[in-house]
Amino acid sequence: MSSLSITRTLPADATSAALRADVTQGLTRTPKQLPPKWFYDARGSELFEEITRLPEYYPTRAEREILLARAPQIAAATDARTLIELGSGSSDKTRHLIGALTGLHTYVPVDVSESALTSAGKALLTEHPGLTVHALVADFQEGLTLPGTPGPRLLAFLGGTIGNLLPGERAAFLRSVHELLSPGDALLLGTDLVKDEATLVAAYDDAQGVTAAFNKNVLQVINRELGGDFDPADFEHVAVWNAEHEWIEMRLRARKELTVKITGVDLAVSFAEGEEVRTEVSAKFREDGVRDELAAAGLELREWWTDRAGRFALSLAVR
Ligand code: AVJ
Repeated sequence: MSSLSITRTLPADATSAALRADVTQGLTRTPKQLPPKWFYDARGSELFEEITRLPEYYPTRAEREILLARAPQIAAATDARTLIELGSGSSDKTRHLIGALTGLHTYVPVDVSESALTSAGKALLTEHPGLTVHALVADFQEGLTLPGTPGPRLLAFLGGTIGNLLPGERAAFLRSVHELLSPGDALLLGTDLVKDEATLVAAYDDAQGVTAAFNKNVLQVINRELGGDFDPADFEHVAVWNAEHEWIEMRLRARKELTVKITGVDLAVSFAEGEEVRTEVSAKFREDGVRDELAAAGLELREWWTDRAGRFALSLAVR
């Protein structure tokens, strides 16, 4: 009755080609930067799961609170027969939603990690034996082709991950969501909200140093995948609030002048003492901004739900 299939839309070498390009471009420009997607190898995904349990990192708990409270309303408003989830990871929070969507026929988790998709898909099928799971190994920024599944469709992008896209990438992403949806389909979007600087910085610079280890993990990924000789101890974890753009920036700051060799891309990269690599932007939002960005992509904000403490929001928008 139930079924699990996995479609890989990334060529087997796409990941390494993209990593090579990102490292070459990002470390030869000024200021240096690396995209946050390279944090998530097996170790990085484990560290991220650990972050979600830290006392300082409220977004995961806040979003789960909203999902639990609003799942019946989401189900009633969307009537979804297909749930598509971008960046599904462990599909952990989605469980609540899947349980509430009584008419659900197909779940389409989309992630770059095939191992996460396989284990999450198997776990879900034990809990929901009638469900069809059609997993996609894909990078949602590279243009998605979805399987022909029954409508109405609900596309979920949770966790505040949209905040990791730069404004231009965000606009392009929302337009591509509009393209994927048909009239009557819906988008469920998780966004972290602007709040006091101390709370935000603590969420990205925790006392136990888990976020520091997560940030430095990108150096280990480069060492392993591209033959780099980064010593993570040469770098300091930095989290700063950028008030102009209303985003948190994570950076890695060289503790001394040094040169790193990355033989796989034939590169020697010099750092001045104190020089920084920006490794992540995590934008924080306000209701008006989210409404405007959705509208610019042809999507209409229908519901705006926050947790009781007002730290995080779930938006329900329709095409
Ligand atoms: C859940 C991927 C959006 O930006 O808050 C956590 C990643 N970075 N701590 C976020 C993250 C540092 C996270 N996302």
